[in-house]
Amino acid sequence: KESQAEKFQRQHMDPNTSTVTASYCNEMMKRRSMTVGRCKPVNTFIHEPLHKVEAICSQENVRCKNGQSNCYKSSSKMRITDCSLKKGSKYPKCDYETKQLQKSIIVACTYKHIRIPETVHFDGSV
Ligand code: T3P
Repeated sequence: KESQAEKFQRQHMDPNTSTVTASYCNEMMKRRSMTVGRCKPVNTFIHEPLHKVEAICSQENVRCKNGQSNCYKSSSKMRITDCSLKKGSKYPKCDYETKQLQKSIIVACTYKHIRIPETVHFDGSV
């Protein structure tokens, strides 16, 4: 079964893409299985190496949107792409807007072993 950390990587990690095209989100949301059963309304892809994203777990601790205390904000801006479902797009035709941004990101971390954190949720960008 897919772990939370594996799910985070499937949904949010794309380290090897630097320039994205207008069709990036339509292709990636489908390829990463976020258009199965419904169109996931909002999803962010991170174009940075995994070690840089996992390092956020030792950066600034912030409160998560759901009130939990295990969210962390990146000290530097990261290259990301926001995918948002276009108005009027109806499942199974999931049509996304692709927006490339450089922002600080907030992720949730949990411990896989004592002192070894992993990222499990994307909380937002600021
Ligand atoms: P997940 O918890 O699977 O990472 O907040 C609901 C979902 O929307 C959550 O999925 C994260 C995702 N999301 C983004 O990917 N980017 C954003 O900027 C925001 C606000 C939410």
